[in-house]
Amino acid sequence: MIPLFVFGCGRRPRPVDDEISGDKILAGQLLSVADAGKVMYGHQDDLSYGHSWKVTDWENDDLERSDVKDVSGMYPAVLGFDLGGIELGDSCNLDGVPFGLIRKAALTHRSRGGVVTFSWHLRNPLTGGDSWDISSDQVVASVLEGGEKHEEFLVWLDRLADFLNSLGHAPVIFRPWHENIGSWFWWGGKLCAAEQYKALFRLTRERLEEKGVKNLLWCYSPNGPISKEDYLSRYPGDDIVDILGTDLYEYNNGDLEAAGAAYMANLKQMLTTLTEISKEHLKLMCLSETGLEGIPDPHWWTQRLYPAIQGFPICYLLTWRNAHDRPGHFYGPWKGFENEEDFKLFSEKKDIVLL
Ligand code: BMA
Repeated sequence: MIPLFVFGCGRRPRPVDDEISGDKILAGQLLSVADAGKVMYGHQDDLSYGHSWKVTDWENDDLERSDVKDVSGMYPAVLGFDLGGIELGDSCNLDGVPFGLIRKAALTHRSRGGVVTFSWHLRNPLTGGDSWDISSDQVVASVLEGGEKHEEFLVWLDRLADFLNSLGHAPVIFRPWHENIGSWFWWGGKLCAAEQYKALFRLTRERLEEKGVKNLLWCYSPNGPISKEDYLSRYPGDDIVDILGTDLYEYNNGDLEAAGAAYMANLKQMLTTLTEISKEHLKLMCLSETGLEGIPDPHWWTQRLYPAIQGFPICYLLTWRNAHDRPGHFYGPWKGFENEEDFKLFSEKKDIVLL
């Protein structure tokens, strides 16, 4: 094959995306961040809406608004979106974000040098319910080969593949079948056998690749905290997974002091476990979701999150969305909220990366 090169004025030729595939470029970017002892900060849905605003005319919007930027002057380094609804051919995801906007935001963010990650709260193919419909423990079995919903599920995967292919060369981190040790999603721990879960993950990757989807890094992200044994009990395999993640939140049950202390202890324990597994399996690692809903702790960023992640080689962490239509459902900073200054201090730490 004749290598393709881009020639700059007086510079050495550099390879274009066709030669080094996008997923490798993205892996290199993540690795260099972790190697430098830094952590990229990420926020779900950041360019599409914030605590009290949303993009309405996305085709004519330059997507320059961001709650994170309003507070810190910088965009988050990682931008998350959810693809729930793509499987049905819907025009908007389960939170009302148009897929056209998601595509535009992902490409815009990538062109700004950022990293994009997608989760997938898809519908329940057997019952017609949502991801949280756990009324049947036969759903995973039904979509695997030989199951009554297998063919329909392949169509769902193909719709997902079409969307991912529409991103062209832009690489993204894909994080399906998350929080799978708990039992709140239809693919959860008590809802299918470990081998069925692994087969589901494998089927997803293989089908997408058959459909030409190449530029993904695949993230496995069980809910934490859990033991190493539990983490690995449903691990789909080194050939299927590229990044080891975990979703771990702080839960405020009235005693903020105790909740904060428990969060820090849980996070440190989980990241210690993840570091061990990532060394053994030679994988990148991340804190795929975290946060404290409504952030009632005024020093959460600098005195809870920041000290708890110190010294762990996570390439990124992502806090969940700032819902524009549910005032208390936010996990990121926003202008006007009392812990603005605390987030600003967090964003200015030398090992925290924003754009
Ligand atoms: C959940 C909540 C839901 C949302 C879902 C997918 O954690 O934020 O409101 O629909 O994520 O984004």
